[in-house]
Amino acid sequence: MSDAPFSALDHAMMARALRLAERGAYTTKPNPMVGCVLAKDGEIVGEGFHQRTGGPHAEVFALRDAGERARGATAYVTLEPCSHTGRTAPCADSLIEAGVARVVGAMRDPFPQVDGAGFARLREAGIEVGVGLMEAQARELNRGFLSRVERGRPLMRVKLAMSLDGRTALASGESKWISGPGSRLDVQRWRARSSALMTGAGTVLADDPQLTVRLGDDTDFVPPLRIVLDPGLATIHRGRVREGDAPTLYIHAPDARLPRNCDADMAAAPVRNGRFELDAVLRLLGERKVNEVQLEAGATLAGAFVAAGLVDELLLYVAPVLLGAHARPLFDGFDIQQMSERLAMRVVDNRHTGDDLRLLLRPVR
Ligand code: AOF
Ligand code: ZN
Repeated sequence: MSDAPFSALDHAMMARALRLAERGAYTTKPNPMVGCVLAKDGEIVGEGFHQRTGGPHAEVFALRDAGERARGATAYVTLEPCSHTGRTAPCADSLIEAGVARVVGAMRDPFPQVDGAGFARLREAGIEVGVGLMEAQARELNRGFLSRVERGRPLMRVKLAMSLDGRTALASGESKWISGPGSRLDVQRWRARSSALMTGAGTVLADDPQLTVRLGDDTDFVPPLRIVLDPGLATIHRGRVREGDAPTLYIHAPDARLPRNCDADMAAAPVRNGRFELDAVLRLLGERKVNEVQLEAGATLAGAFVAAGLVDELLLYVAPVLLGAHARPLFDGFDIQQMSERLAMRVVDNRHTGDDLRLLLRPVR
């Protein structure tokens, strides 16, 4: 849908804007990551990225950086400049006022208050507008935000660590230290970019996870919401999942007995045959502006999300160990009879994390 052909220079500038946007990965939630580069005569005259919800948008930082040099420049933005007066003035107006000659956007912003109106306003002001440069990369960057705005539910990522023979725990339930320190640090980075970290009552009882972000340095991040799926609220008075600075939300069955004198955040979700309706759980989280959920739970809950067809990506650490035939499998409750029912996935990324392998997979739909 682009109006103008894009040059090699355009590509280089948008690539830079995308890299800038990524610097907000741990802090912009629930807002999208956005980067902006202002260039004139082949040179960058200003740049910026959105840092925090409530703070200035990327364009504002870039325009401040450029000052008078913005006049006649091209603005490269990874998301359509906004046209609404939200927490800040419309970026489209700011670009017009600054005298920018051309705007190249990677993609339209599906946010209902923008959704094409930003590009339209720029065009009406006589600015040359090009749309769609490196759109695939821009969509990849904000896949959580886009999932929430376009589908009304967060992106669902399931994180698991398994042995070479596809096992996640011994028959006793013991599962500590399957993956190594490199993988565990890597998990922290994925946690930091998540809007929420989800687990189940079973994991709270068995492993007592804290579900906080521990990056080991002073990198800034907005703490993800911790979510416990606990139909009967059996774990509400125990566990480290309520310790620390991050908020915690308990999702319970409609008929759960609510504890008295408890200040925990709780929400009811529908249950069928004793199990949560997981699509309703995700819709509830979408309403709460959760962009990206990372599930860190056992085989039962992970299997339930797979069986419900609600897994968008699988973050899988493969440790070079064998745990044997009696150890627990990756997913419970996901079973097929025929090869035609198999769940096919595509490896979108693979690398080493220390001695382990890390795979990022997405279902082939
Ligand atoms: C832009 N540039 O850098 C960002 C945009 O609450 P507000 O006022 O910050 O508005 C949030 C919405 O603005 C967000 O949902 C998204 O549609 C857009 N984000 N737009 O022009 C930016 N972060
Ligand atoms: Zn804006």
